[in-house]
Amino acid sequence: MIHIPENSDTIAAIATPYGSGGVGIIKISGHKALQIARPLFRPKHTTGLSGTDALHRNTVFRSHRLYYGYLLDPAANTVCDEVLIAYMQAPHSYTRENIVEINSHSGPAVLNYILKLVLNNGARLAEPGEFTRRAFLNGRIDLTQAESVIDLINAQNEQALAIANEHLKGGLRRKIEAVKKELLDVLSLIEVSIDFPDDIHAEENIEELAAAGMTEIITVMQSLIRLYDDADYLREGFKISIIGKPNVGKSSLMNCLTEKDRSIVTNIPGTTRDLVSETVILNGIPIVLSDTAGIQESQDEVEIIGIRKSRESLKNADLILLVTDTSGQLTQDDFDIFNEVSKKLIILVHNKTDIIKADFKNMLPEHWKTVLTCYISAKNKQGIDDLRQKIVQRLNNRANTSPSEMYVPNLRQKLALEKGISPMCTALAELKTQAPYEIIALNLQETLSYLDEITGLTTSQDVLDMIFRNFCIGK
Ligand SMILES: Nc1nc2c(ncn2[C@@H]2O[C@H](COP(=O)(O)OP(=O)(O)OP(=O)(O)O)[C@@H](O)[C@H]2O)c(=O)[nH]1
Ligand SMILES: [Mg+2]
Repeated sequence: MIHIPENSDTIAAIATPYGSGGVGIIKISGHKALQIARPLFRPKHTTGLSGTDALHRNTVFRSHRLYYGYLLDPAANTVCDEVLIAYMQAPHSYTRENIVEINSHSGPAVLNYILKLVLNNGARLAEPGEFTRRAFLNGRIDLTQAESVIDLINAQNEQALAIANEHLKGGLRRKIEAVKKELLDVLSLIEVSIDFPDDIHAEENIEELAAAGMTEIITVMQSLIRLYDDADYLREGFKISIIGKPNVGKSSLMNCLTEKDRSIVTNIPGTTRDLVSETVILNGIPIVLSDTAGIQESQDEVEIIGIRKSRESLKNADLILLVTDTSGQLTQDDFDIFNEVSKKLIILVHNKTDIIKADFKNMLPEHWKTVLTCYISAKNKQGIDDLRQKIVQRLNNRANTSPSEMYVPNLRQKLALEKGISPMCTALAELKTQAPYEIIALNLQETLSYLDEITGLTTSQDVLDMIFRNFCIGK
């Protein structure tokens, strides 16, 4: 567990990813940051290499400027690298402490060498997330913003990125603070009634006002929880299942959409036995595509297991691509599969249009014609872009997170909201049964403490440890 005392030590770490690259950064944070970095740096327009050289020992670093020069190993009297150094004076920095960033060339050897020199000069190696943790402990950001840093780093798609950015700007914090303000208003109403019952005028209906406030708070908290559930696709991706009879071209379609040779394609019906899944991003929307075993009556033990998996995949799917083969007749198996999924979101994908049977369209039952439909040839990769657009169109309603709905909480925050709603509902019920105001106030305070847990005002050390453990070193 990290505990930062008043006069905390100075920490350092490599802030850029491990490996070779153009630029690598070593970050130093703490009151000794400049003291540690200064003897290792010689500005371009000075002579002499030694760390005690009077010229560079006295280099004046102005905050938020870049200095160009050389990084020295004073003991070996050698130059390690050509660098740019930035100094950010407290409190105008990421951690609100003095920060020095050394921009060097990037490679494991050079970065580790510079880090070693920095540590030798008195810095301590930072723990995972310690820079962000200091930013939080020093009050520059709240916990929702700190958590958004890791969400930003982990964001796999544009929408997750947009939400993380909104949180980083304090969007969720402001939302929670607004709920908290409303709660404090209700609480003060109740507490005034406890402390000064005689001052309450008869025409002021405390219970009505408090009930209205509580109902409003519960509604907002519930809507935040719902956003978490709705944004499930951002964490796991939309689940799309490709289903149909054997041999209609499901695996061929899977390979078209993933642009990979992901599924085995043969002309033998029953080729795909296991669920084959792959993540793709369509218009910034993350999607987990599953190719399934063709569904038909079967006596084959392995095929039966495969078909069972296909059906399980159907149950969890957000969207179904029902594939048919336009080169032959639609059969009872096609109709049965359609009926099985007709209540779900589906797109009918009529495949093999390169060899389409002349009267195929006449065979379509009337009720199939009202369903979103796409004609493709997976073999010739025709109609695939049109299908992609239709998929996006189908998913867009759920995926379209407008700016007012960017306050998607993470799991920890959602659980705190759920725990916070419970005493609030109790308080509302108690208000109606005319329970003593003291008891109602206690329940409101419990809700308040869960709201404070979200922003980090009352979050336990264990929870903080758990949050920052997920960070990388150097962030
Ligand atoms: N002419 C033509 N043949 C296709 C097309 N799509 C797939 N095929 C052929 O149809 C056969 C079956 O294709 P698959 O993609 O394996 O079909 P599947 O639905 O995954 O089959 P199972 O896994 O056995 O259920 C293969 O011989 C493919 O080359 C198409 O658009 N046109
Ligand atoms: Mg297949």
